[in-house]
Amino acid sequence: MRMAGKLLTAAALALALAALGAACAGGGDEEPEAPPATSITIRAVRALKWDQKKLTAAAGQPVTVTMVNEDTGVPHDFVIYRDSARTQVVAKTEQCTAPCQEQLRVTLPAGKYYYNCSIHPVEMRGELEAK
Ligand SMILES: [Cu+2]
Repeated sequence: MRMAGKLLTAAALALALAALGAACAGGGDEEPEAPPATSITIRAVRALKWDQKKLTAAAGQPVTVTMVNEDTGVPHDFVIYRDSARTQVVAKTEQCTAPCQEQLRVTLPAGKYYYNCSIHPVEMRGELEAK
């Protein structure tokens, strides 16, 4: 009965491996929330729109914002303000005419900020939270 013994062992091993695999694959820990980003990409899309109206950034550490302008032939920039009236500029990119991209680097204390494209301040605006 050596053969049967080997088969049993193989079956037990297969079961053990299957259980192990299930345990690994199961995981179960859903990512609670992505940590606030130190690298953000926002796109200017047709026509005169941002692809996101809310952004979240990591507070107290350098954050790179890349503005990708996909609004062909139209110039845009990306400006972050301290106040909702959008008068106190915190950081801004250069303007560029699509297709193009510009970057800014900024360190923001925790809080709420506001952004827009200063060329199209009414059409293209949003809010940024640093936390
Ligand atoms: Cu614009």
